[in-house]
Amino acid sequence: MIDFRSDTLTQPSAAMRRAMANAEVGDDVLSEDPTVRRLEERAMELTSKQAAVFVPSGTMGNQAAIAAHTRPGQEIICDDRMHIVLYEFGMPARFSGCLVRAVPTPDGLLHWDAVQERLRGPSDHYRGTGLIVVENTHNMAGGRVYPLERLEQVARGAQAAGVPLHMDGARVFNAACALGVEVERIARTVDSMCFCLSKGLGAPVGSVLVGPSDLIYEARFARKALGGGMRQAGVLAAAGLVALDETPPLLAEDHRNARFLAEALAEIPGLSVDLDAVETNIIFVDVADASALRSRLAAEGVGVSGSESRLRLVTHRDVDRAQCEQALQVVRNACSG
Ligand code: TLP
Repeated sequence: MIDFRSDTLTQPSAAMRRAMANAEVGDDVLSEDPTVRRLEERAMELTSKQAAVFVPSGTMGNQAAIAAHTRPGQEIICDDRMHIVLYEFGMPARFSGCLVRAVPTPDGLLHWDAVQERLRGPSDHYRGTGLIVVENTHNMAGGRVYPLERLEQVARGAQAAGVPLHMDGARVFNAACALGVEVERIARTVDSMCFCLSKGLGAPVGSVLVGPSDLIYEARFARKALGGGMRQAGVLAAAGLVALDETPPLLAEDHRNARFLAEALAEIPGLSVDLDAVETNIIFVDVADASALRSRLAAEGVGVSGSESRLRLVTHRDVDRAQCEQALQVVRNACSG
């Protein structure tokens, strides 16, 4: 299978497996796992944040951050196609008691003016805005990257309004690669950020939430309440540490492969690709009968994900250029009859 369904599908590398086998471990619920601590320290260094907490998933990192930043009854402003809105099971409401006020955007990127219109309170009648959240890269907008000035504008506004800013940075290493900056440069703009080790970075499990010490202190309670208190989690953190060393330099190749695929797919009659949106490792393809094409491709050994009228292809370290070319031939054949 040449698998473009997601960058979550990467297999741990040989170095990750070795590190996992040899990891020094302890009980992380008691903060006694030395490898988890090393990973958290590395995350702090990479982002210049005061504290970090290792969590099993991006979803948990986001939800722990939301719980730690907010009080029940507060509102969260974000765009309407974010992972926390579409794919986290209403958890801002269920776990944190917050209402999401989602802003429609053409490209997944918030503009400060739109945020400002929705900011409010507190007053006698409502609790007001508790948090602003951005997603970078933006998955459902096709892996789009926040230009730094745009992000800084939101950050300045949020700071002036006294509202914290969280980033779902599941793919922030892809964003940094596309912008040609260090992750720290992006992290600097937000109060907290969750990034995933198990997407483009290729580790088998885990994400890290970073932010100020008092926030991470609270987030640790939320992690435990969500069932994310892990014991000898160093076996997972060990792979994450290798991922942080090994994979960031490889992301540019994933981006080149995505561009190569996108341009070739755009030439195939019946498929439509917004090439301007392809900035990192995600490609959306509009097609009349996406489910039929998806099944046909799967039968021919090419995995893609998607909905009724859209396919999503994600490049990652386990697909190389030759496999992209091979997959393209399969798509061409499938579309020609
Ligand atoms: N994204 C997955 C699916 O859930 C859609 C994927 O295949 O892309 N934030 C962003 C921006 C994400 O894309 C994802 C996962 C998450 C958070 C959640 O991460 P996990 O799966 O670790 O909970």
